[in-house]
Amino acid sequence: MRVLVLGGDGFCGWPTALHLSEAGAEVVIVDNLSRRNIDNELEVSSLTPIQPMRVRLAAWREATGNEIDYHRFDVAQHYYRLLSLLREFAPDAVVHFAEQRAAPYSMKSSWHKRYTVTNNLNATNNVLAAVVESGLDIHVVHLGTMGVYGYGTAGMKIPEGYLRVEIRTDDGRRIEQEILYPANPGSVYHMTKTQDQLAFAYYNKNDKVRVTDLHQGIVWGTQTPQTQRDDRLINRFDYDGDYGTVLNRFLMQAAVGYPLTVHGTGGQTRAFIHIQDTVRCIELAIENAPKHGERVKILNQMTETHRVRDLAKIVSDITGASVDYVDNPRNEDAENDLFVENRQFLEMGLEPVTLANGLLTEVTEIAQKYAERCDRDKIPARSQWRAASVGAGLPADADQPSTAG
Ligand code: NAD
Ligand code: USQ
Repeated sequence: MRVLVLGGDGFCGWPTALHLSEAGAEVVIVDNLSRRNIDNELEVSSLTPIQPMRVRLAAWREATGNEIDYHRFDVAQHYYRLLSLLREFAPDAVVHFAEQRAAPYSMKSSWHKRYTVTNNLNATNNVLAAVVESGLDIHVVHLGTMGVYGYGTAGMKIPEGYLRVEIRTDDGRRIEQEILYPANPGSVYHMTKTQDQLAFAYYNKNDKVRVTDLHQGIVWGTQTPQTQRDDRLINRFDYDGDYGTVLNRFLMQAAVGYPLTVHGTGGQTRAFIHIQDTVRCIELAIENAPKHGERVKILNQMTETHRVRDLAKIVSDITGASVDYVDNPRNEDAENDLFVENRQFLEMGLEPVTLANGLLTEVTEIAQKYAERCDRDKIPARSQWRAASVGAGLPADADQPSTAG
């Protein structure tokens, strides 16, 4: 099995590449290091000391004897490099992580909105167009988001991608159809993921590209068994107000003695998955590829839901941290319920890691170990959803939104 991992230097992509390599796949990584450049722009760095790509790959070779090849280029811009690589490597699957993934970052200014849209939509379209032009039978596995659905339901479980609807025609007949679940993005970043869905539906219909779209919840945790094998393999841990996600942030805040930053009432309910389940789900998705001619396979990649204020209480109970209810910088419902269908992965054999499995303590230990690397000034979330923040915090090459790389 040959797998091309686009975005393989990132938080989900790096442990996935190692997991697949250890499972016996021949893995090649593409990454333009835009995420590391964004850290430079934001003047922050991963709480964990992540190593340069060549050091990471050498450590993996020493630990396992396995080679992972790496190409540095921009998937959204360098179409012909992508196409040649597909032709040379002829992967069975391409796992596509290579997008700007932070909702707050995508809302910082008009530049950040344009960069996120340009990067994400071109990356996805390039992957699909290159798969078609290569003439190869490549399964595209994409990391999407639970946020494509919005976070509310009409009391039912959010289905896995498709909604059965009944339409009454003018002559009184009833027609049943399955349609893509109505898109309801909550940020420019989430909007790009809803548009990715249309690209998959189109290339699947027109060119019969086999696609699996994984609607993933918020990923928490840091390490997997593979990234733990050597300090040089350590995974990224984002904690800042733009890239840090809620549970990892709370655990880090507790570790450095910073009150937990609950936005608003903390009544927001979201879906979660541990990083060790992320890598396992991707392996399962590759093993269970859609058949030829099958429509886009959509799976909800999450294992549990939690309300933000409940998470704060759990972390506070474990660590003794205080909780600070701060003004919510985002434009989102203050309170919502969330029920999600995730039967497909469970039927494939996923055994979820949950908050109850003790890994909260493991993340706390990592956060404590690297606490001195934390810049407390970077903790508050300052990206305002509603502000006309045009020009705020512009990168130096602000005219061209085409790359952060
Ligand atoms: P990340 O930013 O850590 O990793 C993304 C990687 O892709 C980075 O290394 C970046 O340099 C690279 N990249 C971005 N644009 C690129 C381009 N044009 N060309 C080449 N490389 C490019 O993000 P992550 O947390 O690993 O997320 C990976 C994917 O999973 C994203 O698409 C995200 O939307 C999705 N996802 C993440 C989470 C989460 O909680 N982290 C949850 C749900 C879905
Ligand atoms: N929140 C707080 N305090 C904080 C940080 C966040 O209360 O310090 C709240 C936010 O206001 C929001 C919720 O926690 O209501 C989740 O925020 P988040 O930053 O943890 O996650 P989100 O912005 O939704 O994005 C993350 C990933 C994104 C992925 C998404 C999955 O960055 O790539 O697509 O989770 S989902 O949330 O299911 O759409």
